Amino acid sequence: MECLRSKARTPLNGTGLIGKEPWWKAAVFYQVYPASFKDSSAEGWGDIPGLISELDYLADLGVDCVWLSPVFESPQADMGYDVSDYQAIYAPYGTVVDVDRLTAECHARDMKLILDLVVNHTSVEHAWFKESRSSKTSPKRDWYIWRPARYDSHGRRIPPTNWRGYFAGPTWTWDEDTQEYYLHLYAPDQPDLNWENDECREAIYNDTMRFWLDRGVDGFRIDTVNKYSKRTEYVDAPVTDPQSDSQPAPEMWCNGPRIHEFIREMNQKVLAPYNAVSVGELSNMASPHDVIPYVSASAKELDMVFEFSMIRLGTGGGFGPKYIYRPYTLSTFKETVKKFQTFIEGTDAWTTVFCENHDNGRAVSRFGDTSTPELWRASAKTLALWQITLTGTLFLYQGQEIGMVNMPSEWGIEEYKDVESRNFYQEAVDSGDEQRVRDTMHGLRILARDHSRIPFQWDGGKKNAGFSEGDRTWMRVHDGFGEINAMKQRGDQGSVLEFWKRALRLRKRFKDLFVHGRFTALEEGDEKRFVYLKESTTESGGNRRALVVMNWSKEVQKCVDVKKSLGCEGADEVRLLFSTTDRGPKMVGGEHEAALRPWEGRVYVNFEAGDI
Ligand code: TEU
Repeated sequence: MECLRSKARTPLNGTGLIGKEPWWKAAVFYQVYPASFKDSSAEGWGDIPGLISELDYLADLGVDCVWLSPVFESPQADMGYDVSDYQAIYAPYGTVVDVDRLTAECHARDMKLILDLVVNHTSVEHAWFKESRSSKTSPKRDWYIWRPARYDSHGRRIPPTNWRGYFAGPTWTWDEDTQEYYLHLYAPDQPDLNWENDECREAIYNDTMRFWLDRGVDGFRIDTVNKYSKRTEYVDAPVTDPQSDSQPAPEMWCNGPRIHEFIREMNQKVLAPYNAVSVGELSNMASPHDVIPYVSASAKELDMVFEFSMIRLGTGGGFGPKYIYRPYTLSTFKETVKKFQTFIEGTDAWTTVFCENHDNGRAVSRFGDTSTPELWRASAKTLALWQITLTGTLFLYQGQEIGMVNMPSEWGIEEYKDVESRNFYQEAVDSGDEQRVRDTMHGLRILARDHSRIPFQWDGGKKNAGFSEGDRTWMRVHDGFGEINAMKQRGDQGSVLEFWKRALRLRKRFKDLFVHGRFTALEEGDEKRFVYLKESTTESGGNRRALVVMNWSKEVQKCVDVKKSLGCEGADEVRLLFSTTDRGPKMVGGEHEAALRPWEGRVYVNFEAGDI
């Protein structure tokens, strides 16, 4: 093992830095949802050999690190986020040897690989849980969270607390054999591990983390990272949803009393010794300032986190009304972006940039405009321009680079396979309220996790969009794959894909501005235009500034006063660095065309950039 480790890992110094900054700050991460990326076996389910066959595509796009969503042994109650064996691979994905090959093939292309670490809970099928549930005196009983029943005034058995889980229903399930409830923040198939138990934590570090780091993977995306420490009083949450028996209770199990101790320990014992990169999923944060302790370099906890304020816009909150769509304004959207761009200023913390993942609808369908092919293309590019000009580490989700869109709105609930979608829909049906059913379906059409999980659209001329040669695919292929697919866009300089490639190169070339620069929001109250300034703060960056101007609407908008916004004396000092339109806006006597076309985005700079 020792030898594998030293061969596979890049030698870094103690803090994980290459030169002045760690490699992962300017890196482009790309999330692969393996069931839907590429199927090599005609089973209709993506697999690791399929992913390996497309690594050149990812390298060509400009990806530096692949994040692979869970491929471990699992009954798939929650698409592998319910792991029954951390050291085995779910057979339809391949084998441990395939993962080794994937690691080697990534490294051969100068890319890194991170795995998804799901250790807030296991599957009910995991040997640890089976042992834990076998008897009250099992040595592993305390590895999960067991509590006795309560009884109401009629002597009826009720759960230990009134908490509502993520996937609707209570967070507790009764175990007949041992006559106690176990806790699960997600599905009953996903019992929560008890991080308070020292042996349990050691087993997590060893059996789930070191096992894969020893095989050469470069780190982890860490699922639900702020939910390991619960408040151990196990008391009821205040009743905020009187219609329901179970209540939202994130304050009871999120950011609990020992959370920083646990993450620091994980860092000290595993992440740091291996120089492993970490990006944790951080939900339910009240303020960006609460994020800092998790990602401050000196705190030695996590390198990065995903904070969800922006990606949650439009949902009706995390719990009961999540899929009751709540419209919001562009200024609210911009305010959220600003918060999570600027909160790291003056600190040693770091931030991330993303607008898609496997738990959300497609960005172009949610934030852009898919009403015509022209607006789809323009808005997909402007969303790309927005992402590549933001400060922090950039994460792309599979298919985002070709502007994949939500499932067609005509598709019915039967095409939604996700446990969360199905449970919320069923809950609405069970309420007997038809309006709620219609509203939930409307919300699901925009926000459901299913949209990002349909098969990748590789090729418009091939069966199943080139995803699989099988007769069936595990989720239905989008009807519009003939229009939106990678093959059609490859080499077409006007396409979304080729735009992303150029944009990613540009981001890296001017990383002082885009990856590291200071963000200042402009025109904040404007409901049509999204405008901000990025300034280089490095010495070598001098006085370099970039002005990002985007038309976030389908109508023509006036451009801002570029010269003034960039702080330039003369118009001749202003350069158009980049634009979403094929040839860029016209130059008229040194002045730029004032009108911004629908969903047009431009980046102006105050320096001579040379050829780009
Ligand atoms: O998600 C954690 C989570 O709580 C949410 O952010 C998630 O978006 C979900 O929709 C809850 O409403 C992680 C995984 O990303 C997700 O796919 C899993 O279902 C979940 O953990 C449980 O492991």
